[in-house]
Amino acid sequence: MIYDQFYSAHRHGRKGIALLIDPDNIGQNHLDILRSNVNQCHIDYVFVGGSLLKKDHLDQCLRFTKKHFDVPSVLFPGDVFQINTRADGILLLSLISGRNPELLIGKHVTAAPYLRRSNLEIIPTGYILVDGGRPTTVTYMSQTMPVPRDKPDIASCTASAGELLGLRVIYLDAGSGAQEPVSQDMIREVKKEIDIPLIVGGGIRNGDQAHAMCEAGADILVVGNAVEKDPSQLIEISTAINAFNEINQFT
Ligand code: 1GP
Repeated sequence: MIYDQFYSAHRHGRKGIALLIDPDNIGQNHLDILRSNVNQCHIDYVFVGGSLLKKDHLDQCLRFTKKHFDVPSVLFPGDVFQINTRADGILLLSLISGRNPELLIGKHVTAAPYLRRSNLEIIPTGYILVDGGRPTTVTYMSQTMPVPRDKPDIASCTASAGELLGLRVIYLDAGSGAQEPVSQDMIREVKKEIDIPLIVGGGIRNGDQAHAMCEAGADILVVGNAVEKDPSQLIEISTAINAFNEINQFT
């Protein structure tokens, strides 16, 4: 089960890495290049989805990830339209940093009957959008105000409320292509408040940043944009996470 893997990362301190694929931004050539990079390093999950999809490539993308990547394919949906039963699981996101009722519970009502009928593993996820230095697509599409990056208390209280409400994972996200990733200080504060897995993403560009985020307490790191621009970055970031795990004797 995917959640068991998340939980084990959290419990035992073995950090994980998820490669985020936005089906709109990836052509067949790019997928092939990605595949060769994935084969040279270790990843734990593929997340698939985007805040706004213009092309009808989700199904094709999932066929590819299921066939070529030997790790769970997990939907990271920007909308109900992005539910696809080819995936292994779905992050059922509630945007708890925002006050947009549609993204807190509304879309979920529409999705519930489809999710019930599917074999997807459902992972109830408290999604916290953090200001990453410039507005990202998700900021506009969600019509919500991100948590200011210098307000770790707001993030930690929000995460804590999410856990108390029964959500099973917290995802701190500065948004795809963020100028600045979530700060170590914020990760540390959130980590102190919760006892469920912590996913962190948005604007991670190199191994040093990944290492610092692991040190601060992230359990799973998500990388997308940097790898879209330069697939070899996946090897650098994955190597940094593995090195962290080795130093801490969790591999
Ligand atoms: C975005 O957390 C993900 O929602 C990943 O962000 O694309 O900037 O790596 P990047």
